Amino acid sequence: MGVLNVTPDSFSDGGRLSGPDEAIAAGLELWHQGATFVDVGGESSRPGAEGVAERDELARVLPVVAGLAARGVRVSIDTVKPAVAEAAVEAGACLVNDIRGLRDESMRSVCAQAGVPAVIMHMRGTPRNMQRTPHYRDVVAEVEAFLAERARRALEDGVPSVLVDPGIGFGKRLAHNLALLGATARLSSHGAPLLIGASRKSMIGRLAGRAGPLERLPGTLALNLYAAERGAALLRVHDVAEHAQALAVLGAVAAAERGRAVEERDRVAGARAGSHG
Ligand code: HH2
Repeated sequence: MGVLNVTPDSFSDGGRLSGPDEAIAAGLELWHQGATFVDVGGESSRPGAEGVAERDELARVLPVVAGLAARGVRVSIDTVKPAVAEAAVEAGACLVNDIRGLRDESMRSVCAQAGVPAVIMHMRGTPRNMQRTPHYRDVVAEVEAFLAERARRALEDGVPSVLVDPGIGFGKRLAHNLALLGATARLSSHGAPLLIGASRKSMIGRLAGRAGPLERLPGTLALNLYAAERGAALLRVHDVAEHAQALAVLGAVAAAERGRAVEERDRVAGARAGSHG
């Protein structure tokens, strides 16, 4: 999933694009680099961010969603506002990415009525206050239970399918983020595909000598390859070309490993059959 922020203030790429035409061109580039979805967002969720008025968010995202969808791009809409999700889906978005985890009943009904799947993300608090002393007794179990409950409720209300996301950096300290990433295999074992959004986030700066957001690609790749190996289905990233290359190489090596495992199994089975014949 390629990140396309049409905001002035996103934490790593705010203000990069000067208007809809430039945003559409950037989205097309992500698509041609191998993104499965281009995730269009018009409101930053960085820690401390103020909300954006619905009218302003609509004006930012709608021309971009419509322009990309008209060119055959699979667009997801990154919003917490039901009205924005609804208008974006009408303009051609085929996935709703809600960092509030479909908390609003009206968000669930937008997805259900339009028949579009949704991403349910875990967040403690709101972007404004989420990093004020987040505390968990068992972060993995708590996030797991939250995602299961929200997924159950969404499916009951008619949302056709959901992806789940532990919400890296949303109301979590470094140790919480690490515990959640370390539990990728567990979190992806419950049926709903797992999305990981760790791209360029501050945990990488914390782990790697305070590198700034634009210096965090190597750490992002390390986290995402780790997650992909352990079952993450979708990686939300700013650097699509680099991830496409890394995943192609990882996939080829993993396939070779599986091929060797099959050969070994056949060899053992053949030897057993021989000794019994
Ligand atoms: N992270 C961000 C935004 N949306 N959606 C999901 N499902 N998971 C995430 O981890 C996630 C997300 C924050 O990153 P970014 O869009 O780059 O920054 P900003 O919120 O400042 O625009």
